[in-house]
Amino acid sequence: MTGRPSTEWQPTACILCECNCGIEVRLGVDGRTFERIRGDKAHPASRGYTCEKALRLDRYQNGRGERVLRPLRRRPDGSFEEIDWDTAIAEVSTRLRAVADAHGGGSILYYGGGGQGNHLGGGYSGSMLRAYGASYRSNALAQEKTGEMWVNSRMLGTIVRADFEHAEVALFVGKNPWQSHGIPHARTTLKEIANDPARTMIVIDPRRSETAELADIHLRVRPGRDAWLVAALAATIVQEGLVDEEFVAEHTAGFAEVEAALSAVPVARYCDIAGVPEEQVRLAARRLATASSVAVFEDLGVQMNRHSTLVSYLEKLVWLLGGHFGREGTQYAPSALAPLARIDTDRSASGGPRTPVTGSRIVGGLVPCNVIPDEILTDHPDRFRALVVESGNPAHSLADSPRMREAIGALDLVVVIDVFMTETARLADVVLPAPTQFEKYEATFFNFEFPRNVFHLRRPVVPAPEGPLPEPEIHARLVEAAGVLDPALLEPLWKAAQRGRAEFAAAFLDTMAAHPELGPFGPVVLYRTLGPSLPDGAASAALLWGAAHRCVAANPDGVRRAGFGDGLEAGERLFDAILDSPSGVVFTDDEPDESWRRVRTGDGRVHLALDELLGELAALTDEVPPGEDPQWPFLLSAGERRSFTANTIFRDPDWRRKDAGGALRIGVEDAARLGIVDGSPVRVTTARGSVVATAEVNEAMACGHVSLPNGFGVDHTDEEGHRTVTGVAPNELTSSDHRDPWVGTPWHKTVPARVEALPGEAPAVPA
Ligand SMILES: Nc1nc2c(c(=O)[nH]1)N[C@H]1C(S)=C(S)[C@@H](COP(=O)(O)OP(=O)(O)OC[C@H]3O[C@@H](n4cnc5c(=O)[nH]c(N)nc54)[C@H](O)[C@@H]3O)O[C@H]1N2
Ligand SMILES: Nc1nc2c(c(=O)[nH]1)N[C@H]1C(S)=C(S)[C@@H](COP(=O)(O)OP(=O)(O)OC[C@H]3O[C@@H](n4cnc5c(=O)[nH]c(N)nc54)[C@H](O)[C@@H]3O)O[C@H]1N2
Ligand code: SF4
Ligand SMILES: [Mo]
Repeated sequence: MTGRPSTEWQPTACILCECNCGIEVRLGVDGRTFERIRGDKAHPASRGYTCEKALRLDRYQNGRGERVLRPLRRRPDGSFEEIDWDTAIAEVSTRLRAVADAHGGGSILYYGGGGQGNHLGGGYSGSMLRAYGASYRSNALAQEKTGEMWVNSRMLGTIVRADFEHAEVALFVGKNPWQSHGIPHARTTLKEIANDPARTMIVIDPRRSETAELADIHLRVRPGRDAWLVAALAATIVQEGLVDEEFVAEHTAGFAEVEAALSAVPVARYCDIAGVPEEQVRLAARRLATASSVAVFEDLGVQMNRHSTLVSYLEKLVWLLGGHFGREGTQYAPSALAPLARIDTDRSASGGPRTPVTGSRIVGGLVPCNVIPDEILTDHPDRFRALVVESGNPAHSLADSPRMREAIGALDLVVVIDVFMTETARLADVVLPAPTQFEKYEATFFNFEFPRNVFHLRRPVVPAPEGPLPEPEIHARLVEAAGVLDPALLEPLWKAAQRGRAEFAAAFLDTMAAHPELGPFGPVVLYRTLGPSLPDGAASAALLWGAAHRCVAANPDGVRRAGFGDGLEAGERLFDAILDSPSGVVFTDDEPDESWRRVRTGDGRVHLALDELLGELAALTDEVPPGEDPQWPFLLSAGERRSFTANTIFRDPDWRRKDAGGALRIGVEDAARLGIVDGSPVRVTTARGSVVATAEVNEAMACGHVSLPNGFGVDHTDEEGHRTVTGVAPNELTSSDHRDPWVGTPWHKTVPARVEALPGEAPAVPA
């Protein structure tokens, strides 16, 4: 961005959760400070809504996080030196090539590619990886969503979201949308459901969360025992004859097997194990099966927990047996401008790719986060030797930080692309600095609205400092350094783009057809040829041109209804609308039954029977449920979303208006028994580690359950230039082998733990 920074209201979006609410920012006279922030009423999805966190975004842009402004290279003594970009790109390219030449491209792992607010740069990473023969990827989805993705791809062949705005019954399973959002205008929607006597909110959570407070039915499951509870819910629907038989006959396959398995579930005993009164479970099951519409959201409370994949499966059975798919107020399959993750086409349990060392299942193209250390800390010839991290902080956010640090330390090459000096960047060989998300064009592919789906290309609101380069430029330079692009092929495309989009489109299609070897580098080719012709320095948006055309091909009716016409012209119009809509644009407008057309199972039916998960269901009957080990009297939820947590996006603790130190929450009875009062220093010990925290006696906590917030334990530089860490990094306490047997997702919500009161004062926390 050039020229004087604007002091007008400028549209952009919040980068703190997947909702990406539209906001407007007004800079102070210094042209830098986010003096005021408000919801953007022109944003087609959020329509002016925000939560309190968005108003603190100045602390991301201008906070005390240690910003990296020049590429850094590690010296032999371990310290970093600044280098120029040419040196940095040459160094990374040469070393990646050396690793690939010696051990194959499969020895390079790419982690990240985007956080809660930024996926545009990561869209170019595929080109960079292919240039070095690399193919393995991982990111945060592979420690939360891959179980659900595996189940969805096999049952429905599509991702699924739910329409809470219109649902008669809302079910939240291990999800606290009051704090974590994840659905549009979460708090408004929750209040509307709570205030309407004809609608019902059901929450499954051991904690009386803010959402549970609003619920009509709070199924207060014992921590880690959701499998028994959700099995009892699904079984009640079958055993009480509440199945929507018409839906099942018309739309599904495999019901007989599921019916047999669920008929065998001892509902009363499973309710007892789950710690929830049987009558309450039956009431909830009846409501879920007979309501006109049910919307369901499962999240980390079960996805980062025991039996997570089984629970995802049983949760889907609950709404499928009630017939709640493809109608208003139920589950739907959204369109996509660019898909967030691959939908697996090999739907067999045994099929699909595996990791090179441990042979773990790769779901959605992602290596399970929890197996990464095992894929490195071995003498296996196919182990990972190089790691490229972009917009992620795996040394902090993945399970078992001590082991992750050891694994990262054992690699031949670690490259980190980030804005800040993070826990992971500090372990890197080369750090490549990027502008913040408000200094460049950005977008996310968290586009899940239905029927009117929304995409938002954000423009920069503040000028970037000299030094950092946007991620698309970094990837393009690395691709060029690999020598895989022939400039003589690109030059005519660049010239065609200068003459106009129609000429460019024809030239691009011809060139790509004549030179299939360019195919893998499509995004970078677009960036270098179409990119410079885009208005207002929007080169990073170039890949959206291809995405717009693919979106039209995949959803012609929805795109037409959104007003863009048909065919090639629709793709061009959609792309122009994206560039011209600084507050976001509706890109598809679907008919309600479009969801059925997105079901990709071969026969168009929902496949109800997943044999190996039915096997796990059967085995529950003999299993000893968690939470009864006298050595570990507590189950710790390591990483709870609170009003002032936002992963590790903010490094400056000043952004928090409350819970500055990130307290350990403990129930009233447990606290009394252990002599703990509010503010007591406590020691929390797990099999992996031991930390000191400050206690908060909290009435919402169940007996035997304690929780620590997520996003703490990161550092910033204080006024004197010292690094200060605030709060506990939850993964100092978690183990990477504590994971789901199918997809490797971690069991962070029920880490066996001990809690002791410590004598003396509470550790100092910033005010
Ligand atoms: N404020 C805030 N919002 C965020 C984020 C943030 O950092 N801060 N991060 C975003 C991200 S990346 C994500 S993935 C989402 C996650 O959003 P959520 O999954 O909603 O967040 P959590 O608080 O981690 O977990 C949800 C609930 O699970 C409950 N729980 C704990 N143990 C169990 C159990 O054994 N069974 C059941 N059923 N529930 C249990 C907890 O009490 C908690 O209320 O939030 C997003 N939104
Ligand atoms: N124990 C435990 N662990 C957890 C969780 C938990 O509940 N408990 N939650 C997990 C979940 S659900 C998630 S999603 C993960 C999140 O963990 P990560 O995937 O590691 O993501 P973030 O913490 O969001 O960190 C994103 C990084 O991106 C950087 N960044 C910000 N803007 C930009 C940019 O424009 N460009 C670049 N290149 N970098 C940028 C930030 O500085 C930061 O280093 O944590 C997981 N870890
Ligand atoms: S953190 Fe709040 S304001 Fe930001 S996107 Fe999420 S719900 Fe919207
Ligand atoms: Mo997440």
